[in-house]
Amino acid sequence: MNGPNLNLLGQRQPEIYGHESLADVGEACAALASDLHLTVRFHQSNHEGVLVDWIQEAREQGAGIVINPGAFSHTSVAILDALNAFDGPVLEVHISNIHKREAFRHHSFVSQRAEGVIAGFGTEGYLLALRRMANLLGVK
Ligand code: CA2
Repeated sequence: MNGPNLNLLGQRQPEIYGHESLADVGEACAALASDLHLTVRFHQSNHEGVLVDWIQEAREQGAGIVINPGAFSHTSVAILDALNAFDGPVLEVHISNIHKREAFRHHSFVSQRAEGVIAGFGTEGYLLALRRMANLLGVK
Protein backbone atom coordinates (compact mmCIF):
# COMPACT_ATOMS: atom_id res chain seq x y z
CA MET A 1 0.00 0.00 0.00
CA ASN A 2 1.43 3.34 -1.05
CA GLY A 3 0.56 6.82 0.16
CA PRO A 4 0.54 10.30 -1.31
CA ASN A 5 2.75 11.43 -4.19
CA LEU A 6 4.31 8.00 -4.68
CA ASN A 7 2.52 7.92 -8.06
CA LEU A 8 5.21 10.46 -9.10
CA LEU A 9 8.01 7.96 -8.53
CA GLY A 10 10.57 8.07 -11.34
CA GLN A 11 9.28 11.43 -12.62
CA ARG A 12 10.86 13.86 -10.10
CA GLN A 13 13.66 13.90 -7.50
CA PRO A 14 15.51 10.78 -8.76
CA GLU A 15 18.42 11.67 -6.46
CA ILE A 16 16.13 10.84 -3.52
CA TYR A 17 13.66 8.30 -4.90
CA GLY A 18 15.47 6.71 -7.87
CA HIS A 19 14.46 6.24 -11.50
CA GLU A 20 11.94 3.42 -11.25
CA SER A 21 8.23 4.18 -11.63
CA LEU A 22 5.67 2.90 -9.16
CA ALA A 23 4.39 0.58 -11.90
CA ASP A 24 7.94 -0.87 -12.17
CA VAL A 25 7.95 -1.46 -8.39
CA GLY A 26 4.52 -3.10 -8.58
CA GLU A 27 5.72 -5.45 -11.34
CA ALA A 28 8.86 -6.39 -9.40
CA CYS A 29 6.71 -7.10 -6.31
CA ALA A 30 4.30 -9.26 -8.35
CA ALA A 31 7.19 -11.28 -9.80
CA LEU A 32 8.79 -11.87 -6.39
CA ALA A 33 5.43 -12.60 -4.77
CA SER A 34 4.84 -15.37 -7.27
CA ASP A 35 8.22 -16.96 -6.32
CA LEU A 36 7.31 -16.64 -2.64
CA HIS A 37 3.82 -18.12 -3.13
CA LEU A 38 2.22 -14.87 -2.01
CA THR A 39 -0.59 -12.96 -3.69
CA VAL A 40 0.05 -9.23 -3.66
CA ARG A 41 -2.41 -6.39 -4.16
CA PHE A 42 -0.45 -3.25 -5.01
CA HIS A 43 -2.25 0.08 -4.42
CA GLN A 44 -1.48 3.79 -4.25
CA SER A 45 -3.67 6.67 -3.11
CA ASN A 46 -3.15 10.35 -2.40
CA HIS A 47 -6.08 10.29 0.04
CA GLU A 48 -5.81 9.37 3.72
CA GLY A 49 -9.38 8.04 3.97
CA VAL A 50 -8.89 5.77 0.96
CA LEU A 51 -5.82 4.25 2.64
CA VAL A 52 -7.86 3.77 5.84
CA ASP A 53 -10.59 2.02 3.78
CA TRP A 54 -8.04 -0.31 2.18
CA ILE A 55 -6.50 -1.16 5.57
CA GLN A 56 -9.99 -1.97 6.87
CA GLU A 57 -10.66 -4.17 3.80
CA ALA A 58 -7.43 -6.02 4.56
CA ARG A 59 -8.96 -7.15 7.88
CA GLU A 60 -11.14 -9.48 5.79
CA GLN A 61 -8.99 -10.03 2.72
CA GLY A 62 -5.32 -9.64 3.65
CA ALA A 63 -2.87 -11.71 5.66
CA GLY A 64 -0.29 -8.93 6.03
CA ILE A 65 0.31 -5.32 5.02
CA VAL A 66 3.45 -3.78 3.53
CA ILE A 67 2.91 -0.03 3.58
CA ASN A 68 4.80 3.05 2.50
CA PRO A 69 2.49 5.67 3.98
CA GLY A 70 4.51 8.53 2.41
CA ALA A 71 4.05 11.83 4.25
CA PHE A 72 1.09 10.38 6.19
CA SER A 73 3.68 8.36 8.17
CA HIS A 74 4.55 11.56 9.98
CA THR A 75 1.03 12.90 10.50
CA SER A 76 -1.68 10.26 10.48
CA VAL A 77 -3.19 8.89 13.68
CA ALA A 78 -6.08 7.64 11.47
CA ILE A 79 -3.77 5.29 9.56
CA LEU A 80 -2.19 4.12 12.83
CA ASP A 81 -5.67 3.43 14.30
CA ALA A 82 -6.69 1.48 11.18
CA LEU A 83 -3.48 -0.59 11.34
CA ASN A 84 -4.09 -1.25 15.04
CA ALA A 85 -7.44 -2.79 14.07
CA PHE A 86 -5.67 -5.17 11.65
CA ASP A 87 -4.53 -8.47 13.14
CA GLY A 88 -1.74 -9.55 10.76
CA PRO A 89 1.87 -8.40 10.42
CA VAL A 90 2.60 -4.86 9.21
CA LEU A 91 5.88 -3.82 7.59
CA GLU A 92 6.71 -0.17 6.91
CA VAL A 93 8.84 0.81 3.92
CA HIS A 94 10.47 4.12 3.08
CA ILE A 95 12.47 4.46 -0.12
CA SER A 96 14.67 7.18 1.37
CA ASN A 97 16.43 7.12 4.73
CA ILE A 98 13.97 9.31 6.63
CA HIS A 99 16.47 9.64 9.52
CA LYS A 100 18.99 11.35 7.24
CA ARG A 101 16.41 13.93 6.14
CA GLU A 102 14.48 16.80 7.78
CA ALA A 103 13.65 16.35 11.49
CA PHE A 104 9.89 16.24 10.76
CA ARG A 105 10.45 12.96 8.84
CA HIS A 106 12.21 11.25 11.76
CA HIS A 107 9.01 10.26 13.56
CA SER A 108 6.48 7.87 12.05
CA PHE A 109 3.17 7.07 13.77
CA VAL A 110 3.06 3.83 11.77
CA SER A 111 6.36 2.57 13.22
CA GLN A 112 4.81 1.90 16.63
CA ARG A 113 2.51 -0.65 14.94
CA ALA A 114 4.98 -2.11 12.44
CA GLU A 115 6.81 -5.40 13.08
CA GLY A 116 9.67 -3.93 11.05
CA VAL A 117 10.73 -0.77 9.25
CA ILE A 118 12.94 -0.51 6.15
CA ALA A 119 14.27 2.91 5.17
CA GLY A 120 16.92 4.03 2.74
CA PHE A 121 17.18 0.84 0.66
CA GLY A 122 15.56 2.49 -2.36
CA THR A 123 12.76 0.62 -4.06
CA GLU A 124 14.57 -2.64 -3.17
CA GLY A 125 13.06 -2.09 0.29
CA TYR A 126 9.69 -3.28 -1.03
CA LEU A 127 11.23 -6.59 -2.13
CA LEU A 128 13.06 -7.05 1.18
CA ALA A 129 9.79 -6.40 3.00
CA LEU A 130 7.98 -9.00 0.88
CA ARG A 131 10.62 -11.62 1.73
CA ARG A 132 10.24 -10.82 5.42
CA MET A 133 6.44 -10.93 5.07
CA ALA A 134 6.65 -14.43 3.59
CA ASN A 135 8.68 -15.50 6.65
CA LEU A 136 6.32 -13.83 9.10
CA LEU A 137 3.35 -15.52 7.44
CA GLY A 138 5.14 -18.85 7.42
CA VAL A 139 4.86 -19.38 3.66
CA LYS A 140 7.58 -20.97 1.47
O1 CA2 B 1 11.10 7.71 1.52
C1 CA2 B 1 9.90 7.44 1.41
O2 CA2 B 1 9.48 6.43 0.85
C2 CA2 B 1 8.84 8.45 1.90
O3 CA2 B 1 7.78 7.71 2.49
C3 CA2 B 1 8.38 9.21 0.68
C4 CA2 B 1 7.42 10.36 1.00
C5 CA2 B 1 7.97 11.25 2.10
O4 CA2 B 1 7.01 12.23 2.47
C6 CA2 B 1 8.37 10.45 3.33
O5 CA2 B 1 8.93 11.33 4.29
C7 CA2 B 1 9.40 9.39 2.96
C8 CA2 B 1 7.18 11.23 -0.22
C9 CA2 B 1 6.82 10.49 -1.46
C10 CA2 B 1 6.91 11.45 -2.60
O6 CA2 B 1 7.38 10.73 -3.69
C11 CA2 B 1 7.81 11.44 -4.75
C12 CA2 B 1 8.45 10.71 -5.71
C13 CA2 B 1 8.93 11.35 -6.82
C14 CA2 B 1 8.76 12.71 -6.96
C15 CA2 B 1 8.11 13.44 -5.99
C16 CA2 B 1 7.62 12.79 -4.87
